[in-house]
Amino acid sequence: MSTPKRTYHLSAEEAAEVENLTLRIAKEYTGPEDEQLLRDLPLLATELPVGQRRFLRDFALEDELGYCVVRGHVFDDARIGPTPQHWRGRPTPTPEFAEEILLLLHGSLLGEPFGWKTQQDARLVHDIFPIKGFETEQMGIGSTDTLTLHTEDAFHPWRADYLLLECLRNPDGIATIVSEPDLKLLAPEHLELLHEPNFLIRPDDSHLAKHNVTLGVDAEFSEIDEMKADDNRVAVLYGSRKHPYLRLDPYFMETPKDPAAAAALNAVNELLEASCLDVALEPGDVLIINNHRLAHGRQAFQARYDGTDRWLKRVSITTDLRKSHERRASATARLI
Ligand SMILES: O=C(O)CCC(=O)C(=O)O
Ligand SMILES: [Fe+2]
Repeated sequence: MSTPKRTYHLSAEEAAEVENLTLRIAKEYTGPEDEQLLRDLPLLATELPVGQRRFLRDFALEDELGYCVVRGHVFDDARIGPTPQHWRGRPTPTPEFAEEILLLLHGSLLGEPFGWKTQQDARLVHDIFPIKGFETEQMGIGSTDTLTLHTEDAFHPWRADYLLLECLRNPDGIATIVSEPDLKLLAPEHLELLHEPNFLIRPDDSHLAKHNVTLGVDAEFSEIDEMKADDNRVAVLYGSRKHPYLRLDPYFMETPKDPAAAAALNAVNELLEASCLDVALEPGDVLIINNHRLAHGRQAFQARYDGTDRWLKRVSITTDLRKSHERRASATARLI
């Protein structure tokens, strides 16, 4: 088997082709939550360059790497306008609808996009930029504190299989932190304990009612509150013993009372920290995170708040929409 590839760099011709494609699609649909767009995504994605599609398919099927990058997309920076002050109150569609489509097209090669009723007012495609007053928060909208390593929505059984981040702007080269630990380096007794349900992972703050418009979503926020208080212990490692998957969010985890389990958690956290790399996304990059293998975070930075701030788009992808059917409004609804 060949070595898995980390980066796909679009040629100038491919980049122009993809830009034309997304601009065309943006004229045909009303916004990223257009039901018909979501139905059509896999059909539209067949118009992406074959090399790009093959690269993503290899990444998904080989299930070896924690992340990969598709680099070299182009778009008109003037069209998308200044980095907004807040994700609330934006027009539909936004001036960057074509870029949201680009992210969704990538996602549709990996699975189905979904969102949370309890996050960013239930929007499907999220904005990640610094927001005034939230500098020290452990959320995408924070800035001055390092966003500590985490699995996306680690607390939730229906968390994403893939998390996609697309860079629109990053003038200071602020890095996303990635950590893909070689779990074989852990001691056998630690591995054993990490594979058992010894660990409590609490919901992160982005799911709190205070950060969302809560109208009609009371039941979901109550459930998040329950998850903040219950005693539902889970394993940090799962799947194949040879090449386990990983699920954790140390900032929102409790230290287990059992000293042996606490030592095991400490060992995996130290390994994660020792395995960190910086990936500074450039405009036109799409970072694809395998949320079963990679822990990610973000370096601390000083926000500018002048319309030129770092700006990413984010979407969660599931390979199995069916598993959350009971909690979605219909088979085709995207919100959990
Ligand atoms: O800003 C980043 O690079 C990553 C933020 C993050 O963890 C997320 O959006 O899930
Ligand atoms: Fe994250």
